[in-house]
Amino acid sequence: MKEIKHFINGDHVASQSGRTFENRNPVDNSLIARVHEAGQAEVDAAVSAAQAALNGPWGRMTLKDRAELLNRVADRITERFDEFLDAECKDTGKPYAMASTVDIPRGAANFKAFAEMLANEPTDAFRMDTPDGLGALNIGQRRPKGVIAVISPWNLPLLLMTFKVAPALACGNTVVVKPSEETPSTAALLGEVMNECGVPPGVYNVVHGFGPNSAGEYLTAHKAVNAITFTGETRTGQIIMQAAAIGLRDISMELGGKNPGVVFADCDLDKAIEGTMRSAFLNCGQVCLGTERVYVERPIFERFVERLRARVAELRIGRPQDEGVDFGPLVSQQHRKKVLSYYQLAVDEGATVVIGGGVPDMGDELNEGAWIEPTIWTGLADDARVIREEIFGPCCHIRPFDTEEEVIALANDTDYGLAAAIWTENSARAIRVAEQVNAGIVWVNSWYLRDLRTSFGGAKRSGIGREGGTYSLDFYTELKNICIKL
Ligand code: NAD
Ligand code: 6OD
Repeated sequence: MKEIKHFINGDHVASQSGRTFENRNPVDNSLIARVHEAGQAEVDAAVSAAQAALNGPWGRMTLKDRAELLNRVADRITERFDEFLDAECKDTGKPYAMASTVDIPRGAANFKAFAEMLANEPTDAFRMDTPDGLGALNIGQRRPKGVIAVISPWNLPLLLMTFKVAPALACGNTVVVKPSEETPSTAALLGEVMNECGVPPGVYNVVHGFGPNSAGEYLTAHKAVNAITFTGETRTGQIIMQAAAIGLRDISMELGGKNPGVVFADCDLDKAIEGTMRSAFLNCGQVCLGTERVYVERPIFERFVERLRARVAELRIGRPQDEGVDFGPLVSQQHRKKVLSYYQLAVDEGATVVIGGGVPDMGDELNEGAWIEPTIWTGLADDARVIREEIFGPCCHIRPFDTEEEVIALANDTDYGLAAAIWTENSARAIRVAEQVNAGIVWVNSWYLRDLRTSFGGAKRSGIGREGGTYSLDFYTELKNICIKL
């Protein structure tokens, strides 16, 4: 049986307590590995290693050398692409077709992008011209914050973890990562890659385990952690903020969403259907940016619902590695239970089920897996829980609207503010609506197009702060001004 240990100070380390937990494949519920669960001792060791590395060769390394190392890490992920792909698909059940085009390439790209961004970041320099300081030179410097705790989720494990690890390391910090208990494998593989590339021991550490009374809680409470970056549920974010308040540690929070898709009658309908398909059903609907509320202008409402239904009926459900498969299981039985409870709730709240709503029969070999039907509803009231709460599954509700003003109000009628997608061929309207939707990211005639130099994050309960581009550099560095009177 495969064993996954912690990665501390460049070594694969077992838990002192001997405690392990199971890592299962959601395709058929088979056991992939036994994973060591970190207690306080392993978290202490990982944080100490990260602190020590700041004072070692890593702390003295030039920006150019650091960037070169991170580029090497990116190249090595690409060289070991198939191992990362296999590990990610086993942990999550996602189709190889998705992980090979989204998750793994972005894992490598994150390292390249942030190494380059930091290398090209200008330095502030101001010469004073006031009588008191005439000629004094101010030099702005970015200094690493220190030890960064990275707490990441299971839906895009390598992509989301490296979206934090890469800029943190590029800025000269060291990290202790706590990957999701559902998806420990690619964080573990990345440890091997760090050693192969010559990243000094202690720079990248991984502790495995759960949240409360486990690795997550011990890490976020640790006094020697200087900042915490978290991606996950809004509820968990609130708990982690409380932990961060002790010792006044900085936080970055990328949280949940209940994202609207707005389809105007003047859209290119083919594009709107394909875009909504992707935004609602990619990764079995387990994308924080995904569309769970679709608003369609009344003249095309019936046509849109029928065409989306027909496309959902064509989704090819199956094993991740099988040719042509574009829809896998949910990440776990536990998550399926949650999503199915919303499927039942939708019916109880009066929804019309356009398609799906249950569990597919996958045959004897796969029926133990976390399979679920992609689902579309219509007919729910705007205050239904299914409309207001994040489900994080392959489902969406479609509602008609009549005016631009009405749909902007509907789109904003939510506690969340992560993302939105607008479908229209009228560019003036696109800009007008995009400016009024309260979300961190608004896509027009597209969805999940990412330029890594842009800001990423959410409004309202979808997060605090921004990462991406220079915004990541701002979070992962402490700015210092040195004023020299010449
Ligand atoms: P989660 O909040 O349950 O878990 C995320 C991580 O936090 C895991 O590693 C978990 O072990 C850890 N954790 C849980 N409780 C903790 C505690 N008390 N202290 C410290 N760590 C703790 O989220 P999830 O179910 O893994 O992911 C799905 C959620 O993440 C959805 O809500 C989704 O919208 C959100 N998400 C947001 C973004 C974004 O960028 N905004 C991206 C992906 C996912
Ligand atoms: O692409 C990214 O950088 C990013 N943070 C994506 C988040 C997806 C949420 O599931």
